Amino acid sequence: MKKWVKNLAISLALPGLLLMSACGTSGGSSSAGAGAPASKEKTEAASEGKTRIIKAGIGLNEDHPEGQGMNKFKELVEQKSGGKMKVQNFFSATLGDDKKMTEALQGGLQEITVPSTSPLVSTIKEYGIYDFPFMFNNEKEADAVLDGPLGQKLLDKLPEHGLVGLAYWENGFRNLTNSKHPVNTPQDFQGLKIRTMQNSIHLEAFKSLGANPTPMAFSEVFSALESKTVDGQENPLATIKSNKFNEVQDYLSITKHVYTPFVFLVSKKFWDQLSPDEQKILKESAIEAGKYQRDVNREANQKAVEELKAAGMKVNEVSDENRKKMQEVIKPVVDKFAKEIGEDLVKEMNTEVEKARQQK
Ligand code: TK8
Repeated sequence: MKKWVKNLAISLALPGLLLMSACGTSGGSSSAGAGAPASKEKTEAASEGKTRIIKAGIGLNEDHPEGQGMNKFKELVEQKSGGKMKVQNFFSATLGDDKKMTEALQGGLQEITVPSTSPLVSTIKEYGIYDFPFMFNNEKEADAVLDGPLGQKLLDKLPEHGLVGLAYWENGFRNLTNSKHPVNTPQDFQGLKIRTMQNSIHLEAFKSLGANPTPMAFSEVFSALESKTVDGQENPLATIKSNKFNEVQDYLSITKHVYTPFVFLVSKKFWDQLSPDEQKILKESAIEAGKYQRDVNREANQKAVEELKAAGMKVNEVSDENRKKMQEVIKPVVDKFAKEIGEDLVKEMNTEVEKARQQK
């Protein structure tokens, strides 16, 4: 409760501080330096004498690879800035879910969040190309596309929506858990009540498989599973493990039906107040911490299967043949959204994936 009150206090105090200083600095205690201009205007001195407080929030907990990545980011920023930029990390959706935090960035009330790209689709439809099921076969292909020209093209769409994208991190390949039965074939989805992310492509893809999907913020998933409001959910293994979904789900089916990236977002209102040096520190740190986060995530995903089995989950591996069948059922949904998103962009995506595939 105490922490919650503190978070709220920061949320309320920060905009005020931003307005007063008009330069995004706070923690004026270190500005005791004599001769600092008393004016309210933007001054270069702002980035010299004072400490920047950067509030960063994510939906997952501190032990999750994303949480570990955020701690790495904090360490890098504080080290590179000689302590002049301070990152305050908030985990487990204490500042809100992916959608809410992204809106807080747009409003200048929070500086950083690293959400799944999927909830962004209602704002920027092009991000939907990442939600096409069975697009990537492995992480190497995902890295090549996300870190290449297409990934950059999508980051470039963020500023007009009040956001700056610095890098892609990894949420990862998603797998289905449920409380009813193992899922192997497209028919096995029939009638299952499945929580999906707030994303129309996911919603329609699960509908086409005969499931009964319900979009919901991630922070509500555990209790929805526990109360049996839904039968199942889908997420990467590291997330299933770190959120203890095994306590409320018996079956884990390795479907790897879609890859979800995380995107490292900064509030544009905040970004525009930073000096080029400060921007560079944030960008380099987001990329460097992202490399670390991907490594930790891949290791965690690999270990999680055995850990979840040991915790009592019944795990089944879905064959490539059955994954193909699922892909065929979903195809009309993909075709429909390809038209909405823009055939050219989708073509570009397919070409990039093909290129990455050849490079093996
Ligand atoms: C965490 C979410 C989560 C995502 C979801 O904030 O909603 O299922 O996979 O990891 O981004």
